[in-house]
Amino acid sequence: MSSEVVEDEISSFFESSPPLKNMDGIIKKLNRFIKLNSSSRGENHQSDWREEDRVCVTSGGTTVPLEQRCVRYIDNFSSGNRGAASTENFVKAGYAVIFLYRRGTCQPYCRSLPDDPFLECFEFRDKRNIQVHASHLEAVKLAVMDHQAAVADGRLLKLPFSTIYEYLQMLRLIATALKDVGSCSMFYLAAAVSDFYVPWESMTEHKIESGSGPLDIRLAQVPKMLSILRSNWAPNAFCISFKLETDSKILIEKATKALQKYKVHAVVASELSTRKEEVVVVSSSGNVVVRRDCDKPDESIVEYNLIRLIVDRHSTYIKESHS
Ligand code: PAZ
Repeated sequence: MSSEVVEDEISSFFESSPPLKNMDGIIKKLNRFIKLNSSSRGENHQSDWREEDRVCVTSGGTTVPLEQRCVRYIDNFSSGNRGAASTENFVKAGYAVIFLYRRGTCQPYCRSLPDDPFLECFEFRDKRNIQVHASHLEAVKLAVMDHQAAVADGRLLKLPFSTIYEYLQMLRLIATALKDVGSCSMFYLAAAVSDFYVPWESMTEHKIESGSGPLDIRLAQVPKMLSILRSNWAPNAFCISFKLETDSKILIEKATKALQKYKVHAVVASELSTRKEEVVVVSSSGNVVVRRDCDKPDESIVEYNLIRLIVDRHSTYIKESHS
C-alpha cells in the first residue's frame, strides 16, 4: 500500500472518530508536564542530557465499541502489567514518563498490592479509625512513597483511555507535544492495540437488540499509525514497538517484518504464555533475549533488564543524533 493511501486512511479514521472528551484539559496537562521537565532542570544541568529524557509508555488494551452509546465492546487480554512495571523502571532511570494507560488496568507502584487493595490492605484500629494491615504495611508504604516521589518530582503523568478512538487521538496529541524534544523523547508502545474496529459512522447508535437472531458485524482494519508516528508525528523520537504472538514459530519473523516496515528502532517480541519470563529485542544490530532472573530481587521481572537495555540503546541514539 502506498504511503498516500495509508495517510488518507489515517486522516479519515481521525475525521470520523468521536471527538476526544476534555481534549483541551489533556493538552494543558501535557504541555505543563513537558515544560516542567525542561525549565526546572535545563540551565544548571546543561551537560547532563539524561535529565531531559522523556518517554511515552502505552499500556493495556484498547476497546472496540459496538454501539455509539456503548453497552458492548470487544476487548483483549492485556493486563497493563508490562507498561506499569516498565514505567517504574523508566522513572528509576531518570525519565519523565507519560503513562498512557487503559482505565482499570495495572498501575505503576501497585503491582505488589492485592487485587482489591483498598479493602484488603486496611483494617479498623477502633470504631472510628482505619490503619494498614501489618501484613501489607511495607508494600503499601513503598507504593505510596515511590508514587508520591515520582509525581512530586514531575516524573509521572498518567493519562487514561478506554477505546481505540481515544487511544489513537491521545497518542497523536502526545507525539505532537513531544515533537520538539526530538531524539531525547521515546515511544515505548506496549499497549495491545486493536487491529479491527467498527467505524463510528457505520455503528448503531443504540444498544444492539438481542431478539433478532445471530449478530453479523463487519470489522474494518485499524490503520497502522506507527508509520505516521515515525514519519510525521515524532520523526526524531526513539521508537520501540511490541509484537505479541501465540505461535512462537512465527514470532521473530513477524517482529523482524515490523522492524523493517515501520522503521522503528527495536521491536520487543513476546509469546503470550511466556511474556512474563522472557522477551526478544529485535533490532538491526541483532536479536537479544532478555529474561527475568528470579534469584535477584530487582531482576525478578523481565522489565528490569529490558528497560536497562532500552535505556542504553536510547543513550547511544541520542549521542549519535547529537554528533
Ligand atoms: O499488558 P500485559 O503485561 O498483560 O502484556 C504486555 C503485552 C504482551 C500486551 C505487550 O508486551 C505487547 O506485546 N504489546 C503489543 C501486542 C501486539 O499488539 O502485538
